[in-house]
Formats: sequence, structure tokens, C-alpha cells
Amino acid sequence: SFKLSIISGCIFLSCCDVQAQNPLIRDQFTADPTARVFGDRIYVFPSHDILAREGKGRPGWFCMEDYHVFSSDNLTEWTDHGMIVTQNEVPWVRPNSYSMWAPDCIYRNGKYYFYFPTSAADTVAYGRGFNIGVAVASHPEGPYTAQPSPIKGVKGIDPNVFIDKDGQAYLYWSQGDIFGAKLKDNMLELDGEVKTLGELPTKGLKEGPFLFERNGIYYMTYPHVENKIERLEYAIGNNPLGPFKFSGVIMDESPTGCWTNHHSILPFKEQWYLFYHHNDYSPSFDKARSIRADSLSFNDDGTIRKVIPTLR
Ligand code: FUB
Repeated sequence: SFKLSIISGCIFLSCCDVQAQNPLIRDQFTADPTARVFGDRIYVFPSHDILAREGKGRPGWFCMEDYHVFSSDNLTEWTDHGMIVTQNEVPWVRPNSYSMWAPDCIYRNGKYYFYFPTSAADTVAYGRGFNIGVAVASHPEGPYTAQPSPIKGVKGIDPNVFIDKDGQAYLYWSQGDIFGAKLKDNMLELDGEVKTLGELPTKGLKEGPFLFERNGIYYMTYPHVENKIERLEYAIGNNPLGPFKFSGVIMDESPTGCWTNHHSILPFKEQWYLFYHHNDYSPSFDKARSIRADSLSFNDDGTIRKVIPTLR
């Protein structure tokens, strides 16, 4: 098994004598990392921040036109598999909206389902604001084919998908609050009613839901902002759709001043990790972000120990 320690911002895996240093991706801006283990590799599906220019995106705001996927078998060396989905190749997306926000990807029955939020061209059919689309592939690195229309009955951002031990899949998303619903087996349609999830804090924006299960406890984790900067919190429940009860803070507000944070939590090679973002390479503009990872651990009662970000 792996022995892991964190020293001065580096994650050390002593069995293979490697280290992973934050931020993880150094040649482009990345944010909102959803990490998944497929086979013996960890894949990260982040958003891709670019800088707005004249006629391209909204200056001073998020500017995102496509997604890349990255993979690694040691958290140290990352392979960029290139662009997997781009805005103007998705049939229903408003052209040049530069609003390809936080995605997720999950494996089911031989296929990889990539979920992404963006705005639609046809506001009569799909409404204003964000919808959630799906693109499907046979391999995690693609090629992905986008579905012709967004998921019916969902308005919002930050999709997250969870498949429970009984095979039932769930979709979560955010629209100020966090919502969830069952997904049909085809992973493309809701199955049943949309639910709010219980006793999450009522004040302030909650977004970026990420649901995982450990030892029979379901953890609904999410960024929450009451003042200016988001902190990562969690709520615990006995079922994928709750009700969840607020249970604590996973990571305090960013010390680098990035107002968003967005995360995923998973085990990889016998160690749990928190993937998240700061604005490491853009201290004066926090819409140009960089993904990071730190180890995460649990107390005996299942509560999560707070993660202190390793900074260089
Ligand atoms: O990256 C754009 C948006 O910022 C995401 O959708 C939110 O979760 C926040 O990170």
C-alpha cells in the first residue's frame, strides 16, 4: 500500500517515490476539477478558463469555450488528452457563449457520460440561463458525441452524477440552491421528481454539488458563500436524495482570494483526495484558475477532517 505525506505543498507517494505538486496543470488555466478513477488511472475533467478578448467572451468574467481531460497514474505526471467538447460543436448551444462551466463524467455500461452546463441558443424551447447537456464516448478521453438537446426538466449549473450500489443513478445540480433527481438507465433523462435536499444552510449561494458514499454514509458536499469567498462544506444523509444535515467545513475560504472554489472527493490507491482550485497563476484575476489536490481523511465517526490547502 501507499504511504502518503504532505510536505510544503507536495504530495508524496513513498511506494513509488514520486511527488505531485500543486497546482496540477501548469500550461493552461483549469478549474472545477471532477476527478474519477477509470481502470488504474485517475482522470480529471475540469473547466478550462481562458482570457476574454475583444469579441471573445465577457471581459472580467468567466470565459470558457471547451473542455480538456487529463489523466495520471501517480498524481505527478499528467497527460493532456486534448479537447473533448467545444461549444460550437454542441448542436443546442448558443454560439460563442463562452459559458462551458463546471462538468462531470461518469462510466456506465461501457460508455462514458460527460455532463456540462451551458446556455442554449433556442431560449423559447430551453429557456434563458443554463441548461445541462450530455456527451457520450466509448473511452474517457473521447471522442465524445454531444446529444442533440439538453436534459429536459433541468435548469442550472454544475452537474454531478452519482451511481449508488443498487445501480440507481442520480443527477445533482445547482441553481442558487442544490437540487437532485433520479436518472433513467439511459443516463440522459430524469426519472421522477426534482428534490431539494434537506437541511443545507438556507442563506447564501450553494453550488458545485458533489455526492459520494463511504461506509453507508452519503456525503453531499458543496461550495457555499455567505460573504465574498466560497468555502467547501458538507452535509450527511442516509440516502442519495437526503434529507442531508449540515455537518461541517471541508476547506475554509481560499487564502489566495479566489472567490469560487469547486471540488470533487474520491479514493485513489487507498488514499482519499480533495480536488479543488485556487488562482495560483493569476493572483489579480480570479477567473483564471488552477486545479489542485490534497489528501483528505475522516474521523472514526465518519466526519471529514478539515483540509488545509498546501501552498508553495
Ligand atoms: O467555473 C464557472 C463556475 O464558477 C462554476 O460553474 C462554479 O462552480 C464556480 O466554480
